[in-house]
Amino acid sequence: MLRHLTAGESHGKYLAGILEGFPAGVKITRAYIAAQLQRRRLAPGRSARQARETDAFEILSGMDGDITTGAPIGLLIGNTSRALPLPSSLPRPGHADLAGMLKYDTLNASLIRERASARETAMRTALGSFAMRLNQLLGIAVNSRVIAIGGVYGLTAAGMAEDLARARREGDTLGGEFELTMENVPAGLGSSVQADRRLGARLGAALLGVNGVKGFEIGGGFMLAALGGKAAARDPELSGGLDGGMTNGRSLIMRCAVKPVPGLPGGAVSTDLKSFRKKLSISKTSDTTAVFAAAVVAEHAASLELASALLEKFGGDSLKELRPRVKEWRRKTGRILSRV
Ligand code: EPS
Repeated sequence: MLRHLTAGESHGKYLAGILEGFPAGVKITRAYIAAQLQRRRLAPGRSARQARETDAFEILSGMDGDITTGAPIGLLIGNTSRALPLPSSLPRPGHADLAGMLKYDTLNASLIRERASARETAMRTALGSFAMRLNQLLGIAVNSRVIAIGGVYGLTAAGMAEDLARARREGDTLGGEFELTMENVPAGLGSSVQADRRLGARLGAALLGVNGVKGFEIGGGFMLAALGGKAAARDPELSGGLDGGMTNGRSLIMRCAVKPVPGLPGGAVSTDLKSFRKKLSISKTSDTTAVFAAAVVAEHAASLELASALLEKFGGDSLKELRPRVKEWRRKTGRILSRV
């Protein structure tokens, strides 16, 4: 089993992370991890904060040079911005603030905001880069692309950049959709025998756990609900690579909907929980869109889940043990799949 945990606040000294159950003998360079972090940090639509953060990280344990040892991997990412937001009893509408203030019994929204912030996804990406690398070494390619921004599909990168610039000028933010693919995934990962072992459910939980994600679909997704059984049967791609909670040997295809960032530079009306007066909650540091960064985080969150499913199926404490098992399984299932 592969498990991970993160700790740390948006403006704390560090984000911390532990990845446990990761096999020994996987070569992963600091440059590889840094490149994944950079893809997230420099994704289009980010706020000025990103220019200040370097996402410099330190590996505390679990590595011998560039090679994993099988021991828990401990990571730290330093924060450059450490000016804690002032205590505030004004929850930002659409953020975790109000629900978190009620839940954790505090009148200080900043305490909630600090941990709910998408800053945490830097650590999820760093931990996920290990899983991404393992999947890659087993021949699996994980990729994402933004397919819609502000409800508009089929835009070029320049077109999306234009829409983002317009939204920023108008003091607005945008949502969007991304597609995530996992290619060359061995058949038979996950299981149909228990609800919590269904890989679709596990990947869904991982992706719905990415900040701002409000919708998730596999393959034909919501569109499948409108098709007849005959029409659906004509296109096996519509399964999105999963049948009965198990991989079926085809590429996994998933899509997520990301909501527009709720923090608006022009402000949104909120209620101060001390005075119960209406006030304007103004956000100066919000991203214009989170969809590009969320797509990168999703690749890593999904990679952690897929690597976990691989380790459950094939076992092995080292890459040396794991790799021939996957190869043999691919040979065996490939002989059958090539004939059906
Ligand atoms: C975020 C708000 C902004 C973003 C932050 C996510 O930060 P803050 O208001 O705390 O300065 O820059 O994203 C990151 C710092 C990051 O590294 O992704 C939010 O409210 O989620």
